[in-house]
Amino acid sequence: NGIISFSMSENHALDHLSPQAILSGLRTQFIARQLVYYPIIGSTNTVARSLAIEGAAEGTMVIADEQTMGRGRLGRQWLAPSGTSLLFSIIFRPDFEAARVQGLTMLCALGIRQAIRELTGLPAQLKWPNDIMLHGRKTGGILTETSSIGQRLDYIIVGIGLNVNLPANLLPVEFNATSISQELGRTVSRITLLQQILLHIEERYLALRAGYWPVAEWAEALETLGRKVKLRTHHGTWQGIAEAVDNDGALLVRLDNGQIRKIWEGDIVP
Ligand code: BT5
Repeated sequence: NGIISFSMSENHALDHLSPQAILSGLRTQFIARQLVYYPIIGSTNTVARSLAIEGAAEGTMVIADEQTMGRGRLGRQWLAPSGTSLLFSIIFRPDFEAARVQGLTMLCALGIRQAIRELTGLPAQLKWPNDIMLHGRKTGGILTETSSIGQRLDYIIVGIGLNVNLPANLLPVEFNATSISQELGRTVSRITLLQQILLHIEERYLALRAGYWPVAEWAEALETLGRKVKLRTHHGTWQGIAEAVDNDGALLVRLDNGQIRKIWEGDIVP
């Protein structure tokens, strides 16, 4: 975890985001085949939502080098200095019930984890419900937003923020954040990483359409299970052992009084 010398210049040519650079060498069938790039934008999720409403095709991707209003869940902020991160949103139109939406978040998280592992060898893990972790620190997050018609989903926007070439000290210390370059000791090509992430997300999404459900693989990749956790939710704060996840991704926590509590949404806090 030493201090890395931060020189973007060596890598800059490789790392310059543009639609041409992203498409050249991209091996997906439909994810990011339609794509919009912004040097700077409010939030890629907001743009993706407008495009989805206008009828954009499944797989359409919005990507930016910088966001002025990057969002996490519950109105929280996502911070990312310009050019250091991957900040993108993908439109999905899966034919399943709104209750199953966490499956999309799961398979995207698994695709990100696999790509990081393959390209860097770093032991990326996941933290319930939507964090990408390196050595116990947050390296990425996923913001999934949906629109449904009745019980069926109309579209899902999966927004991904990933700290790639970023000295961790540029982020507030209370985030307990890190980045790929921070853990690896060198920068990596955001384009190569992105292409690999998109490919692995697409593979799993195609599998999902053919009947695969990612929960077993996701549970394996969660650093959360088996641990003592403190959970903050809308309904209060709970403490216990994170025992398992159910089929739709809810966390099953054994409280100190022995009772099992099912938690759909919330945060694991220190
Ligand atoms: C998330 O929310 O982790 C989802 C973040 C999704 C961001 C992407 S970027 C592209 C797309 N467009 C958007 O506008 N959003 C998506 P949550 O679990 O609520 O975590 C938010 C919390 O993470 C913040 O309150 C901070 O504590 C912390 N945080 C903010 N920026 C961070 C960073 N760069 N690295 C690590 N932690 C960060």
